Amino acid sequence: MEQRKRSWAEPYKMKVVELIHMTTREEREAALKEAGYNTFLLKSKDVYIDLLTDSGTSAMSDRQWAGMMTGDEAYAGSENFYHLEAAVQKYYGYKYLVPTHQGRAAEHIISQLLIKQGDVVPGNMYFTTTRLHQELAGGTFVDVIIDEAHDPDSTHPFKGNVDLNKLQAVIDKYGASKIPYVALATAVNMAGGQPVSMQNLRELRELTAKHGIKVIHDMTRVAENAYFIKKREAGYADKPIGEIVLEICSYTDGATMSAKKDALVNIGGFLALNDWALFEKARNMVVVYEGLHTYGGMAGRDMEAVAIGITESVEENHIRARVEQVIYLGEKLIAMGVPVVHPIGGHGVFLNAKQILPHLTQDQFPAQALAAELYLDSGVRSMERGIVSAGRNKEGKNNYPKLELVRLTIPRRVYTQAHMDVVAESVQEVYENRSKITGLKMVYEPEYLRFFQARFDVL
Ligand code: P61
Repeated sequence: MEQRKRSWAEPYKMKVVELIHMTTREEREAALKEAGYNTFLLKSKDVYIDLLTDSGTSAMSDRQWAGMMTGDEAYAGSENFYHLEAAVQKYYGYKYLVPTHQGRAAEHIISQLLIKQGDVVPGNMYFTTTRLHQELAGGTFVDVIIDEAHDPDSTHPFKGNVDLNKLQAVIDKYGASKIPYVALATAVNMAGGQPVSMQNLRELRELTAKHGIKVIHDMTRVAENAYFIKKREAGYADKPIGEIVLEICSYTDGATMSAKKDALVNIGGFLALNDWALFEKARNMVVVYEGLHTYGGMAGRDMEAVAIGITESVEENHIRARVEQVIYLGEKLIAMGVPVVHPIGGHGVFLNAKQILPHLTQDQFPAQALAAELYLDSGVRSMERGIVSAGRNKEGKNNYPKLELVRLTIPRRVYTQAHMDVVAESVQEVYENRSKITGLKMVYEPEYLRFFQARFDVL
């Protein structure tokens, strides 16, 4: 007999709500123009449903808010630091903790400590801040993700996997001494929130160990990755998410974390390490750039919220509802015929702007134009993840990524299924009128991470 479907539901109820308001199309036209057609430059008050990012935008639980009241704001040795340290050791298995104000600060420290001028850093697809810190430290990022990750239509279940042949080729070409570490992200953001399999992690560990190369884990969305392993990889269906997370971390030597995602807080991050000598250097460096090594740029209360958020992030009902809500939106869009990245990832649905707007060249910024149009239609804010985000290479030429996407990123525990329906209907409307969408030109380009502050105008 076929098993009856049992639906997921949010494993919480609402206690406090934040009112949001809708704008008129005229108001949005004015706001978008003022923002230089860049959704990063919109004022949040002009946004109806904010799917710009899942970073720092999650709703904290009453337990986290209660924890905030126990903030020990001592300059040194805050009690909350020790709670956070214990949570990192227990849930992730890393030995030593260096707190930072957010993820990129941890990336800065590890990059400066490990990368020398002329080094190469293989990684499973670039992330904007991660690659920039590698470059600022004198390194060059080399993409070693499997080819399927660059194909939006491939339904490979683990598109975040490292291609071990590509990695071997990098080792053969440059030699292990030029490779300070492999930058391994779980739930690969730029690929569409695509997971890495445990099998791949095991093989990666084996290969890197053979050559004495470290693996530094970008664990920003590790729980989401673990959920996909549980759902898709043989042998994991009955394992608790917490155990899967621990096993993932066990194949790596250290991690950078933006706690603003998985860990359900509005601000925070850390670097976690297993090697004492490296930890000592990092702990010494954090006092230069972030703050004392027992707060690293966070208030005591923030560290408490992260410690509690980590425990909540591996709860089965939480992670199921979180990822399935994203999949709900994705499947709705697929049913409407909208081209998206397959399979639907863990933190957002990625619209395939290249396919939606074939009449625009990549130099006309199709994803940027599509994100602008979606905002105009309904006040839904999304993010460009294409040529603007990819930036320029060392010779100053534009990178042309294969993926030209608009990310609809779902904050955790914030929006309901009804919000997802409204978003899907707006995307459908924009999709149906896609032939009328025109391209953009960039009229202001900042030096670093241009997508944040660049300005555009209609062609
Ligand atoms: C995001 F448009 N992500 O996805 P920090 N690693 C990974 C991240 O996703 C990440 C960081 C490191 C953001 C915020 C953001 O191009 C952008 O705590 C996998 O933000 O410093 C952040 O962590 C950095 C948005 C960052 C962007 C860079 O929305």
